Amino acid sequence: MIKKLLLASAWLCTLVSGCKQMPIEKANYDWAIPLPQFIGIDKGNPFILNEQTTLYYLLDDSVTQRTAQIFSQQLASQLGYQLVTLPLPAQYTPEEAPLNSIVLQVKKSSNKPEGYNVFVTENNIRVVASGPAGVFHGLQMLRKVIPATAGVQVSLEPAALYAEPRFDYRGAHLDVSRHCFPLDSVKAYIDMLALHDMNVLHWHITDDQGWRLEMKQYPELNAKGSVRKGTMIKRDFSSCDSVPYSGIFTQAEAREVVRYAAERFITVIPEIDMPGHMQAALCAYPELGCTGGPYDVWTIWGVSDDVLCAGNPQIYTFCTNVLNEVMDIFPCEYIHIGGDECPKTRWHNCPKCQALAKQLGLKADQQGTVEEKLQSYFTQRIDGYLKEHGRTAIGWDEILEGGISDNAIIMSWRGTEGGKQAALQGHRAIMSPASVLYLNFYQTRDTVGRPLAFDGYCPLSRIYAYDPVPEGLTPQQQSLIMGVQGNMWSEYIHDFNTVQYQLLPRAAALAEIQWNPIENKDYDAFLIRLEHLKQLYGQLGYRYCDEIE
Ligand code: TNX
Repeated sequence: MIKKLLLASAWLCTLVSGCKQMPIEKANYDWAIPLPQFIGIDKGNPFILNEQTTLYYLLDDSVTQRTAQIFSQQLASQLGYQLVTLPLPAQYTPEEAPLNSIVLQVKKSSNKPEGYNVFVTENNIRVVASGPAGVFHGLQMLRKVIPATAGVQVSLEPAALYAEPRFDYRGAHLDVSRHCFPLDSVKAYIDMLALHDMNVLHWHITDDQGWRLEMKQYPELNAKGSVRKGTMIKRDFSSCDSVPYSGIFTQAEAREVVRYAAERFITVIPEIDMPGHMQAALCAYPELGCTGGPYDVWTIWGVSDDVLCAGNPQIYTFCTNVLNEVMDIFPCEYIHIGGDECPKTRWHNCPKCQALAKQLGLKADQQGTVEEKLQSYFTQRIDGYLKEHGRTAIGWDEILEGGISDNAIIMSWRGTEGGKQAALQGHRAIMSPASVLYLNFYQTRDTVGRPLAFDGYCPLSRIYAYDPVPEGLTPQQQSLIMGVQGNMWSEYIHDFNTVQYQLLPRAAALAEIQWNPIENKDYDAFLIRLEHLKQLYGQLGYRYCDEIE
C-alpha cells in the first residue's frame, strides 16, 4: 500500500513538473548503520542516482540478479522509482561499465564473504564482495545512506567504503507461540533484519501456549496443540479472557519463510523447545507426560511443571520424528532444541523416570541431582541424533549442566556466564543475555502509556555498549563466541505493530555490536546517525520507539 502510494506520488510529481528533472538530495555515508569500518571520500564530481540508473549484475550470476531485483524494490519504497536490472553487456567489464550504473560483482578475494567494498565515482557505483551476501550488505548500506525522500535524485560523493562483520552469527529471535503473527508479518520481520544486516532468524515456533508448525505425522499437534482456550489478561495470572486463540504455519508456509529469508541471506533456525515448554504437545498427546494428563494448551505465561516424561521411550520417537520433519523443512546447519526451564517436579515423582534413572545408574553428586542428569541424558540423545543427521544442536545455557556433545552450541540467556563457561569448556556460544538483549523488555524506564511489555528494562544505550565477548577468555576461547542475538518473546506482544515497536530502533544498536569492534563505537555519533535511519523507518511504514534511553 505504502509502496503504491510512493510510486503514485513519484508519477504525479513527474506529471506536474512536466517531465522536469527531480530535485537532487545528497546522500551521507555517515548515516550508515552499522557503520562501515572504512569510509574514504575522494575528490571529484558526485554520482547522480536517478530513474535512468541501471543496476547491472554479471551474466550467469542468478543469485546476484535476484539481489539486484530485491534492491530495486527496496529502493522503490524509498525513492518512489524502481531501477532497471540487467546483465552487464559482454562488451563491458565491471571496472568499465556503462555510465550511470550500479554494478554488482562477486569476486573471490580473501575478505569475509559477507563483507563488501563499495566504490563510488562520477560514472558508476561498484559493489564488490567475495560472496553474494556481501553484495547484498553493500546494497543495504547504500539504502541507509540515501535520503528517505520519494521523488528525488540522489548525489553521492566519490568514495570508497569497506565493511565486514565482526561476528558470523548475527541473529534476532521471534516467538510465534505465545502470540502468532501472520506469514506476511514474519516476512516483514525478515525485511527488518535484512535492513540491519543480520543473518539469522531464530524462529521460536513451539511452546506451552501453542504448537505452531504443521506436523504430518502428528495431526493432533495441529488440531489441538495449536489452539488455546483463552489467554491471561495483562499481568493477572488468575485471569483468562476465554477467547480461543490459535495459529499454525503449514509446512508450505514455513518453507516459504525459509526461501524468503534465504533470498535476503538470512538463515532461519527453528526452535523446538524440549523437554520442557511442551504443554501444547502434551495436550495433543497426553501419554507423553508423566501423569498422562489431561492437559490444556496453557493459557498463562511462566514455567509449566508438565514436561515430556523422560522415562517414557515414546518421547524419543516423538522428538526424533518431529525433528525429521523439521530438518526436511529447514536446511540450516543448526537446529535449536531449547532445553530451558524444565522443572523436575514430575520426574521426581514419576516411576518411569525413576526406573530409567536407576537403569542408567544416575546418581546425585555435586554436578547435579538425579533428575538434572536425566535431562542431560535426554539432551545428549537428541543432540546425538541431530549430529548423526549432519546437523548441530543449539540449546539454551541450561543444557550445559551435565555435559553435551562436543559440537553443541550454547545460547547464553541467563546472563553471560553460560556463554563464558561454554567457551572455557571448548564449546561455541551465542550471546543473548536477558539483561541486555531481551527485546520483549521495556526500552524506557517510564512505562506509563507505553505498550505493555515484559517487566524488564533493556534500553538502546545498554545494547550499544555491550561487548559480546566476555572478559577472561584466551584468544582461542574468544573465537568460540560465534555471535550475538536479540530475543523477542511474545507473551505481552499481541500484534505485529508492537513487535516493530519493540524491535526498532534497538535492532540498530544490535547491528552495530554485530558488525563493529568495540573500539569503533561512539554512542553520541550513533544517535545522530540514527535520526536518518528513523526517517527511513518512517518512509517504509515501520513503527518504532522514539524515546531513546
Ligand atoms: C524465559 S529465555 C524464557 C522464555 C520466556 C522469557 C520471557 C528462555 C530460554 N526462556 O520462555 O518467554 O523468559 O522473557
